Amino acid sequence: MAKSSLSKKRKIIMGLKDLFHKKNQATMKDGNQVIKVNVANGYEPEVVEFKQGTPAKIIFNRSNDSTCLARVQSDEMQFNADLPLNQDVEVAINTNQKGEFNYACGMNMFHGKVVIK
Ligand SMILES: [Cu+2]
Repeated sequence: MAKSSLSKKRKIIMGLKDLFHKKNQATMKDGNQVIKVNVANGYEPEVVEFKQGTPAKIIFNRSNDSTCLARVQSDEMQFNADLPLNQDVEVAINTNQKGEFNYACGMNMFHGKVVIK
């Protein structure tokens, strides 16, 4: 009895972890690893993960009308994009090298990270 309730709890915890994990991981679409990042009060999820060597894209969608978030940029990944309100904007991510790469809003107030593994 006690044993089965413990394993039930464990299963629930594992399920939650999977759910949380999936959020940061890419799905495959037309040969690209793709992750959608919602731009509302910062970047959600804040950290995204891609596998090295497979083409990758982040799809940003801004739902907050703050102009602060209307631009997303990264020196490390060499992108700079306008994010019109409520529109999907695809940004290609170079996955040649493993590592952690940062990006930020136009005023460098909000930050997100790309992890290449
Ligand atoms: Cu900003």
